Amino acid sequence: MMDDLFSGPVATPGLTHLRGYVVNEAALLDELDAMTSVAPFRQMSTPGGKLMSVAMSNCGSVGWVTDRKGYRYAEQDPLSGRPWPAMPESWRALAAAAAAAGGFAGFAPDACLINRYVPGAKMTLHQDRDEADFSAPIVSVSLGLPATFLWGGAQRTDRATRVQLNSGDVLVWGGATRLNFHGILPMKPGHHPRLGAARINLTFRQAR
Ligand code: MD3
Ligand code: FE
Repeated sequence: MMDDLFSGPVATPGLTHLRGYVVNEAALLDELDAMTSVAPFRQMSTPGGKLMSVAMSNCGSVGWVTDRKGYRYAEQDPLSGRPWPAMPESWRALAAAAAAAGGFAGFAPDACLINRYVPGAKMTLHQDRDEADFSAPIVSVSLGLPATFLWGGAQRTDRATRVQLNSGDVLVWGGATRLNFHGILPMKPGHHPRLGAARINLTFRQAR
């Protein structure tokens, strides 16, 4: 961000928040329905054996998975043994356009992790470090119920800023902040006209 010439604090340096960036949420959610009828949402297990509160699926040539063996990107959906659904061209284009708007031209995601949160679900502070090349950014698209995003620093104990994410918002981050700790506070109850009591987050990644 362009804070270098100013002495005051900046709320979220290294993070571009594109509010209401998604213009056709209905079309995107139609594609999501088709996709999750092939690769349904499921709660995965951490390497420590705890079930995550967030339900997940993926599209793209690889998808992020976790089980007792660890975190990794896999070419097949472990539920079906089949490849993950293809990433729709419109999704790839949305992610590339958002990345360019955030200063990362040429973003070519090969993976999209799809997270589903219901009230009470959360994501504790973590780093995304299972990707091969940390010079590529990550783009996230929020849909449905609002959430409070925690934007931390390079250390787990660094003070985290809270960012409210609403349906249609897109976040782009990369470069120096690519490995920052981040998370989602426990979701509050609510109702979204299309998704009901749920939030969907798409994270586009260049995994390999
Ligand atoms: C990562 N998802 O899937 S995405 C995840 O809303 C994940 O479902 C959250 O964290 C979600 O791994 C947050 C947005 C995000 C924003 C800024 C970041 C992830 C970030 C900064 C550094 C690293
Ligand atoms: Fe993450």
